[in-house]
This record gives sequence, C-alpha cells and structure tokens, in this order.
Amino acid sequence: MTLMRAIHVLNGPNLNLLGQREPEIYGSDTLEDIAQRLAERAAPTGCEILLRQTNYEGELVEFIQTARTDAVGVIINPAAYTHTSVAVHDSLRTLTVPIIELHLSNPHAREAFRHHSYVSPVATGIIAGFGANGYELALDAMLAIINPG
Ligand code: CA2
Repeated sequence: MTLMRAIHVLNGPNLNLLGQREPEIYGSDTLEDIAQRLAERAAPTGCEILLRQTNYEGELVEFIQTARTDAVGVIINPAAYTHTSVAVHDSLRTLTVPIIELHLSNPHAREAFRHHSYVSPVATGIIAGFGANGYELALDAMLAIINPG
C-alpha cells in the first residue's frame, strides 16, 4: 500500500460561514466547494488534501501540531488569528514543511488592524486578494515547492 502525501489546508474562525455571508468580500464559494476543487486538482499529483476549519485558537494550534508529523505542506488561512495570535505563530515555527499563508481578501487594502500578520514571518510565501481561487493558486505553489522540476 502506498501512503498518499497530505497537504493540510487549515482555516481559522468564521471561515465556516464562507459562501453564506459577505459574498462581496469573501465570494460565494463554500469551504466544501473549495475542498472538492483542491482534492480534484491534487489527486493526479499523488497528494491528498486535508481541509480543516476551527473557530478556536487552541484547536488551530493542535491542527498545526498534527501537521508536524502528518503533512508535506501547510496552506493556512488563519483568519482573524493572523493579526492576534502569538500561539499560532509559535506553533507554525515548529514546522519544517513549507507554509503558505493565504487570505481571500487583501488585508493590506483593508483596515489598519489587518495590516500586521503574526504568520507572515514564518511563512514560505503569501497569497492574498484572489478570493477562493487563491486556494488553488496556493495549492499550485505548494505542489511546485514539494515536487520541484
Ligand atoms: O481575507 C481573508 O481570508 C481573511 O483571513 C479573512 C478573515 C479576516 O479577519 C482576515 O483579516 C482576512 C475573516 C474571515 C471571516 O470569514 C467570513 C466568511 C464569510 C462571512 C463572514 C466572515
């Protein structure tokens, strides 16, 4: 039996509401729509997608800790914890796999409190402002990093 390599796609608070509220900012796709598209895109590469969402900071930290042993790469939209969480920063620092920070909107074009990220200093790269399509851009970037050449 061959084990599939897993890319963990971690999502923070309120992203369970995606597609149900504020479509003018966050679009009309749900996280389930996104998960399905990512799985289809990853399948031919031999990677599987584990997409998870939580509204709790400690649970997000636990998801990140699980990725230390179970993931070949992490794509993370930490949502509001981007701007507040030293705990998320510290747990991401323990990873040795690539980390892509992802945002649906462009936080730099929004309120000043969204301009600082605790995640950017520990991210391999950042994708922001492309809506739900950003998840696919992040997956393509991750696949290019983990499958070079
Ligand atoms: O643009 C992003 O992806 C954000 O990470 C989204 C966060 C926000 O705090 C960040 O500054 C930027 C908010 C996520 C809220 O998700 C919702 C989805 C649908 C409806 C309402 C909220």
